[in-house]
Amino acid sequence: MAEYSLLAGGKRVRPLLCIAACELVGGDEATAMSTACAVEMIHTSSLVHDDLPCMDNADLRRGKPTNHKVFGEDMAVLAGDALFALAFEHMTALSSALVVSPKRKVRAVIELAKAIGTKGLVGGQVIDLCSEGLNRDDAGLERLEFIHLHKTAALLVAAAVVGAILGGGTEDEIKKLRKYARCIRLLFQVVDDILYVTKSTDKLGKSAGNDVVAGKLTYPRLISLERSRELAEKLSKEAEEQLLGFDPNKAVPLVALASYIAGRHN
Ligand code: GRG
Repeated sequence: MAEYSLLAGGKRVRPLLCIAACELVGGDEATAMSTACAVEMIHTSSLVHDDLPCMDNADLRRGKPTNHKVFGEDMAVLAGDALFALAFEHMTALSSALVVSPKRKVRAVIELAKAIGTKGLVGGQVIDLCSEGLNRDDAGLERLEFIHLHKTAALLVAAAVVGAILGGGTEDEIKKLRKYARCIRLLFQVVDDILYVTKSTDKLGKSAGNDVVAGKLTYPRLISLERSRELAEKLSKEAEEQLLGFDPNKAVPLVALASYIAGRHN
C-alpha cells in the first residue's frame, strides 16, 4: 500500500533539491540519497493523508486512484503512517553512516521533524482546513502566506537544508540554501496563481477577478495581477542571488530549477 503511492510517479522535486544542495556544498549524491528518499516518503505520506475523505476527499493523485480508493480509508491511514516511520528509519539507518558525523545526522533529523509538525506541514494544514469558506476580506494575504510557508514550503526548504547539512555545508551556505528554497517555493505558488487566474479568464473571455476565479485564495486576487508579476520577478532574482558565491557548475541544477519555475506556462 505504501509502495503503491510512493512509486506512483510525481516530479521528485524535493529529493532533487536535497541532492543538488548536498552537491553544491561539496558533498556527493550517495551521501544525500537515503535522506532524499526519506523526504519523498514523508511528502507521499502527507499526500496520502491529505487525500483522505476527512481532508480533501480526492479521487485521483499522480494520475492514479488515491490510496484510500484502492485499499480503503483505514489502510490508507496506515500506509501514510508506515511511510512516515520508514522515512526516519531509512535516513538514519542507511548509507552515508561513515561520511556524515552523528552531529550532522541528528541536526538533519531535527530539521526534517520541525518541517512536518506544528511548525510545518501539520500547522499549515490546520490553518488551511480552518480557512475553508472564508470570504476575501477575512482571508487576507497573511493567512495565505502562512498556509503556503507551512503546508508547502516547509518540507521543500527542509529538503534543501538537510542536503546542505549532510554535504558538510557551512552555516552561511546552509542559510543561503534555506533562502533559495523559500524563494523558489513562493515563486512556484505566485506563478501558479497567476496561471490559474489568467487561464481561467482566457477560457471565459472575461477580466481577472470574475466570480469563477474569485472563489480561490490567490495572489492576483489579493494583491492584483500586476503586483503578483512583480513579486514573481523579485523572487526569481532573489533565488538566483543566493547561488552566486558557489561553484557555477555545481549550481546548474538549482539555477535551472528556478528559471523553469519562473518561466512555466502551465
Ligand atoms: C506528514 C503524514 C503527514 C501529514 C501532515 C496531511 C497533512 C498533514 C498535510 C498536507 C500537506 C500537503 C498535502 C501539502 C501539499 C503539498 C504540495 C504542494 C503537493 C504537491 O506537490 P508536488 O507538486 O507533487 O511536488 P508531486 O506529485 O509531483 O510530488
